[in-house]
Amino acid sequence: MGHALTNLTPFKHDWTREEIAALYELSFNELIYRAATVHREHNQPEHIEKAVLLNIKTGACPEDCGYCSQSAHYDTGLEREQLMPVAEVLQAAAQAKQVGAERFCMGAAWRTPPASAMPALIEMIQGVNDLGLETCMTLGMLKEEQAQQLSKAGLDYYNHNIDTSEEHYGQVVTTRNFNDRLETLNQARQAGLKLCTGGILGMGESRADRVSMLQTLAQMSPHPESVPINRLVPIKGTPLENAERINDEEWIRTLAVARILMPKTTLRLAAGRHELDWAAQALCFIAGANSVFYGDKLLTTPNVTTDEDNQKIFKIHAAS
Ligand code: SAM
Ligand code: DTB
Ligand code: SF4
Repeated sequence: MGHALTNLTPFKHDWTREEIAALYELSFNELIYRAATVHREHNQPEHIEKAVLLNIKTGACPEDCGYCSQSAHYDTGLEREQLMPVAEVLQAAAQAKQVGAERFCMGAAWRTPPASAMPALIEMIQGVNDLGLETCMTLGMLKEEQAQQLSKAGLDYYNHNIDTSEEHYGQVVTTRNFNDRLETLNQARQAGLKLCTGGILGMGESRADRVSMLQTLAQMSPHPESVPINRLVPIKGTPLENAERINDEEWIRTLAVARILMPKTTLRLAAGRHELDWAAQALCFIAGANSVFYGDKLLTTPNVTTDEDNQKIFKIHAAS
């Protein structure tokens, strides 16, 4: 699949924190209305992208991300697995294609991909592209050469979340810093990859941190092509296991503000969706979310089931 340049540049990139905070403080009605208006001006409101996730390498990660089931620093009871064979990945991708996925996102619990894995990763990208799916990978930090290799193989998107604000980052991860994240995003973009980058809500951050995180995303020029907004899926054994959950309203507000700041970005109502009822999800879509993770499993935790999504969100009735 090629790298058609997406034109996200004519939008505003110099939102101040005050302006962003003021959007958050609008009445709920007004905020949703404004976000929905921007959404309808720039996107097809009926379309919700289906992105299917597959964890291609599980656990034993040297990073200490306080939210993650796959960090070797915490005892989360997760069984470690080596890099999946290419054939198995392609089989999963073919299944995803069959159920209507548009994008296939492959995740690996690495700080950075080892050189020995590159040939297999390249085969995966080519195989998934050949199925007619968009390809996304999330493999940790990339050096210039690695980003170039992935791009050359035909990778469409690189996912690398900034996760939270620069100010709060050190409370969540200590084995790398916020700037390391921006550096990898920069390498990915330089190599011609589209960016998928967003964050996780409910990691003990304040509203000001959420404002700051959105400002960082909106400052990127062009805007990231994809922005996933996750709500923390609490993992037993991690430092954030008991973090206070943000309420549904704050998640919906965050999506709405993100839509106003980044009018054409594919905005994903990401992990944690299984805890939202139908009406709350509908509000997210009205406010401009236009993508979900589709499939029974996220990386290591359960998602909304495909059956439930087909009945409630996509209104597809299984053939009898
Ligand atoms: N190791 C790579 C990295 O960190 O970029 C790729 C895999 S990592 C699991 C991908 C992303 O999943 C993280 O950046 C984080 O935003 C998200 N994530 C991980 N655990 C999560 C959780 N418990 N709840 C919500 N999102 C989570
Ligand atoms: C993203 O923003 N969320 C996804 C994907 N990008 C890689 C991961 C969610 C993980 C949820 C917890 C788990 O299943 O381990
Ligand atoms: Fe490793 Fe990624 Fe999990 Fe952090 S989020 S521990 S880098 S797999």
